[in-house]
Amino acid sequence: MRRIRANAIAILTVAWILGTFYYLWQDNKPQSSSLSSSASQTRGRGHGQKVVPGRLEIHRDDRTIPLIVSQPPWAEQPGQLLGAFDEKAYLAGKQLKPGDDPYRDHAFNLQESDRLGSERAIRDTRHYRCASLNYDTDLPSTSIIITFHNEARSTLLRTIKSVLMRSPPSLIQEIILIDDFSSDPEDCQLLSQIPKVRCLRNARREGLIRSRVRGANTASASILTFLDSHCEVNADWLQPMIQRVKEDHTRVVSPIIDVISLDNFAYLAASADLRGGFDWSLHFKWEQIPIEQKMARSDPTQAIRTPVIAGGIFVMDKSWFNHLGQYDTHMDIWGGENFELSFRVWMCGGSLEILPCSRVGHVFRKRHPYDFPEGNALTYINIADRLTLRRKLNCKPFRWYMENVYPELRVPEQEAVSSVLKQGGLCLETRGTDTLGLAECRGIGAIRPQSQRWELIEPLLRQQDLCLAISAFTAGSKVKMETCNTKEPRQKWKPKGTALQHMVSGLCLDSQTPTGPLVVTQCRPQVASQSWEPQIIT
Ligand code: LR7
Ligand code: MN
Repeated sequence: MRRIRANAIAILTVAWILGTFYYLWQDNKPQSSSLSSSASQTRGRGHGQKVVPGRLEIHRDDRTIPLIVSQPPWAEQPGQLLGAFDEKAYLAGKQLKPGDDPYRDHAFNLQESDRLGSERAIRDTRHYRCASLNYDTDLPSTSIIITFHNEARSTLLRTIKSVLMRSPPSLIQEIILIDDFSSDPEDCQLLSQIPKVRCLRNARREGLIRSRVRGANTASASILTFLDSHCEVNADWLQPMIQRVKEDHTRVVSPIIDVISLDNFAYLAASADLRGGFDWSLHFKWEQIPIEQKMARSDPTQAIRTPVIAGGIFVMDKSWFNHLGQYDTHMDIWGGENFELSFRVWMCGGSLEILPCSRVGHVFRKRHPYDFPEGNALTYINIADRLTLRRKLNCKPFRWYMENVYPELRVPEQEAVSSVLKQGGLCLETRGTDTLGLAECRGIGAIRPQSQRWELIEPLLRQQDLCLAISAFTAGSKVKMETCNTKEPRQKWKPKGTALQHMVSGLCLDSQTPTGPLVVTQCRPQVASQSWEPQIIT
């Protein structure tokens, strides 16, 4: 009896083990029966790794690769990546005290982060087709630049270790840490015992913008890679970005930024159909790729053009970064530099892309865990040097950017603001529809007469339904009022210095005889009879 029971238990155990193996095998086996012709090609990634035949077609319903990345294929023992660095001592050196709020210092759950330790396996979130792409075997190496202010040791170390573990070693020239005056200098210093890691400490708090510039200036590789200090890079994250920059040094590229939960540190795949955008309050937002572009995308591994980048994680050629004027180093602490750089890249001859085959996780937070020593409002200072740079580089105007790079950006309706148009103390006024002239300004504020109120809504100069129009396209022609029509070329005006220029004829509004009638004449700079000063009626 006892023997029968023992046998039954043994059989059940074997069945259970076999069942488990079968289940795991199912999960990994190719789900499509047709193997692509490229299935046996070698991946060109410099370390001669062979692709397992059939591996390429592995996918799940969400079309990502269920492969879990943990062991670096090039490191025989993971320990050797860190050299003399004692990671246990480093992490143990700073620990959450019992009873302390785990969110207090970093605005994420420090307890969870510490529990994960210095490395972990994460899901490969790329589209399965990414794994079959080839990259040049002679890609140039890069300097990784990570600035931080009071980052948690566990997140910082995981960032560095993920880079060392998931990048071909030949591509990592160095990892430059810029300690932006954190309270404990050892956070950074100790890490410089890791091979390739260098540590620079600011003598005072500079903010991320000047810190990155400092890092870039000491970088020895020809390509710069910027990372936030709480990231985990995913499989083959670097090759696609370096490849694109190698092919065209004016490209500035970024990965898809996956989400690391600030509560439980789960690694979550971000959507691959997003690009960077903004609204007029200059808040960065992820937005859907415009539908026409989406329809035109037959290949999910293709680069996505983006009007702006999130700012923290990108790869850029070092000489291109320098040529474009690096960053505006008058910008303090945090924020805005991603817009400033994005506009400059586009307007001055480069482009911005998101590469779907490159994935990097980032801990998104809800608040800043650090202070802004001088407040976080932007004080506007002298930008003369940046304007000179813009002229020197022959950059296109912002209007070009709006029309060509970000035509989807909705420009808010220009509000109708009423103004008087002054010339030498007199006001431009209408007398009926046919005659215009200068007259004494009458009334103030709300009681200005209708005949002296103008709405300047480019290209129209309006008074209710009537608009200022030229009667003919020749110098000396009278101007008059007629029913507004934005398509009518005779009604189109634009400011030119203090003058008002008719857009099509190029002539300027002129009050040759102060009592009227008004005409258009050849524009002459600084001529009193062509000078109009709008003054908003409040
Ligand atoms: O004074 C400071 N000194 C620093 O070195 C303040 C911050 N920092 C460091 C900080 O430790 C971190 O490594 O700068 C980095 C960015 O600061 P975070 O992580 O507090 O800010 P964030 O993740 O909200 O930042 C996003 O927007 C910033 C605007 O200035 C920067 O461009 C960040 O790099 C950017 N991060 C990303 O793009 C990652 C994806 C997030 C999104 C969207
Ligand atoms: Mn960040």
